[in-house]
Amino acid sequence: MQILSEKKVLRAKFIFFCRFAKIFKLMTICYTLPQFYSAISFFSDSYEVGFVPTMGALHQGHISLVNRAAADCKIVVVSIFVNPTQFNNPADLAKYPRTIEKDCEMLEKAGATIVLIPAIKEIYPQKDNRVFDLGGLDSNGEGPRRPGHFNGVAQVVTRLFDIVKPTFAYFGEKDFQQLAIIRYFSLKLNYPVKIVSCPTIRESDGLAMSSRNLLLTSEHRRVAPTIYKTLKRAAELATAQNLPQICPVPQELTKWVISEIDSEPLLKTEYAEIVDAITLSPVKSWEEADEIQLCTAVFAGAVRLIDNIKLK
Ligand code: PAJ
Repeated sequence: MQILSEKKVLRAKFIFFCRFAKIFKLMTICYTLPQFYSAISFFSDSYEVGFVPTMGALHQGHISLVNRAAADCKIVVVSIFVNPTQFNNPADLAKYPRTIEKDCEMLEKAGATIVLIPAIKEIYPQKDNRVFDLGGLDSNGEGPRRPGHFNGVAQVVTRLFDIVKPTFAYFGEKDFQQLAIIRYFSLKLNYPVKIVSCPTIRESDGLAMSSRNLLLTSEHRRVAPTIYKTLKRAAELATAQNLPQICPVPQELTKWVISEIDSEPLLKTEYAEIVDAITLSPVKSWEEADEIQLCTAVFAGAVRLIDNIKLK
């Protein structure tokens, strides 16, 4: 007779559930790494794994990534982990919205196979002191305004890649600088993962979907679409035939964007930068780079919103 410890009974039940989940195509939720390793072992032998890392409070922007992963791969792993090391402001971390139950319902509908919701000690059993080479891609934009943020993103994303071992990983263009940085260190560190970029999903009034939108007051929510309206107008100007006459240098367009957004009293632009889309360095002329992006961060009251648009 075999007497199983309580832990072993739980593990046996979990493995039984994973078998059941695989047969009936149910989504498996894992809270610990041993659970995750058991669950993935049922699926991943012969299939490609698509991975969508998130911090939860999911919206259609996240779901578009899951849909894309489900179209590409039989196994879709989604992580929900509010990563403390990427928050340079403790108040921001404390008020980050958490809606786990609703998130799981949305993920099941979207076709996720496994959801990993680890506790902090699962991801960081010890303090993570790693400092990453980000190739200078953090020198502008969000980098100087959120010191340590991108190093924290690199810590958590590499840790999650080591756990999930995905074939493809999906990231949104909404976080343009984050996407560029993740591409950079994944390549540099030889991760055998293909980084797939996905377009920004917007509300019907143009506001980029973001978990932080939940924190906007109704007044700030009403004026927030001004950000994308202005970016769109800037992109129209940047592609106009007479660009050299109306706006000979990118800095003039930046100034216009800032004044236009700030003309709305409830909005305050923190920065607007026109950058080389590959190096993320600000460009001084329209000819300086083949691909050019306009990136901005704007305060709507206490909520900081970021957005970007392709100019060239
Ligand atoms: P989070 O803000 O939850 O975003 C998870 C993913 O969803 C990111 O790749 C982000 O770019 C994408 N995303 C967010 N809003 C989007 C939108 N409106 N349209 C398309 N994609 C959108 O970004 C993070 O979490 C974290 O930094 C993370 C990468 C998970 C590391 O902790």
